[in-house]
Amino acid sequence: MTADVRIVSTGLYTPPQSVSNAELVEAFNSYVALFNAENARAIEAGEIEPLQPSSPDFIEKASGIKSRYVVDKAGILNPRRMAPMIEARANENLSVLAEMAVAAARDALRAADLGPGDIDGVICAASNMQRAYPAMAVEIQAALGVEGFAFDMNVACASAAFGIETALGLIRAGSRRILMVNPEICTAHLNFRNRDCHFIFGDVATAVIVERADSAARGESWEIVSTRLKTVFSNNIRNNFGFINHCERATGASADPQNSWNTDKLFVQQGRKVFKEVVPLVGDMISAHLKDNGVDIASVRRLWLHQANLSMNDLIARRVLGRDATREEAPVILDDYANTSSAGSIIAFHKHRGDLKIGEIGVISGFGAGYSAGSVIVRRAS
Ligand code: CO8
Repeated sequence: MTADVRIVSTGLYTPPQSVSNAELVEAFNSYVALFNAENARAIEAGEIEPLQPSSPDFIEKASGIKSRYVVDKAGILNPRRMAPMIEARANENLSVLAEMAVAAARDALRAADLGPGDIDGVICAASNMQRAYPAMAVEIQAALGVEGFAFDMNVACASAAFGIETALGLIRAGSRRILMVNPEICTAHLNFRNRDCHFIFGDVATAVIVERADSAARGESWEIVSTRLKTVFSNNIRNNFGFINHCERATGASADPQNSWNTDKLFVQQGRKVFKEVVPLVGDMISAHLKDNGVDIASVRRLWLHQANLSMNDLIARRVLGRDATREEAPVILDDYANTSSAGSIIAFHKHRGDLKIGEIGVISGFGAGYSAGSVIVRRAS
């Protein structure tokens, strides 16, 4: 007999600073003006193309994003820097990514009235870790005072869905309760000098506590009805930053002016292709997952989707429901938060689930680079 496994709480840490599209565009356009002025001769000679300005109207229309929370606003908005300023910390101090995860974890523990002694294991599931080792999860485990085990896993924006599936497996193998955290400082791997994507990401951390239903039945809980994971290789979203960079032979100055500041290993994507290929991949995955579990589409009350692009989510929801979804059925948080990678669908679940009644069903779905996608069908149990 398989154990009944439930999500018993979620937690959220939102950085205190927020950047509006207008503020971001003002900084970007100042950078463009500086760049074009400093390279006027080369531009005049036709050696390089002038950079084009960005626009708040384009950003909101193309993505649905209005603002984003960030760990450091001043560094991002400084046109001579355009990257968050994050001070290096001594090994004795908690890492910045761990600090955010611990705050989200404490929020989730408080919500479920649990303490560190109630947790058997910690999974840190995110799209970028602070370092290779020691694992972020082990640092977070130590900071919280959790005994047992901890490990990191990275499946880009789908990390949380893969993390929930992994927690489910650990519980079925004998663990009582697993804490899964998703700290994301997306602004540290975003090229704020790239007009095509400078507006896409924000920073946040989320946490989810998964437990065996018979271990404790208190307050709100969500039965994990079924999980499904899918990956299909694609070059359309890449982050090539890694330890091998250190050994790669320098190839000289790049012809791309955007590469003037070691930015060529940061996030890049073919946004249009991602859009076209990921919508059917995710829509069909969720539809088949629901069908295979005998869930009537009409009974699905909510889709807590990854928050990358508003039109993308509208199309996925339409593909699943067979009609346009209302904002209540497919809640949006990307207007405030932008794309927060693995955390996006969990923020939506955290903020927009309280009105579902016992027995009602929804789907948490994360998707992104890899390509990777995950679908978690949940039913409110208490
Ligand atoms: N301001 C004004 N104009 C602009 C701007 C700008 N900032 N940027 C582009 N334009 C122009 C273009 O030059 C183009 O002009 P033209 O038509 O003359 O060529 C025109 O606007 C249209 O450009 P696009 O075709 O690029 O615009 P889209 O309508 O496709 O919108 C989006 C761009 C918003 C990027 C859209 O394609 C999108 O959201 N796609 C899906 C992206 C997605 O879901 N990606 C997921 C990636 S995230 C992920 O998986 C996690 C990775 C790990 C995290 C990494 C953290 C850093």
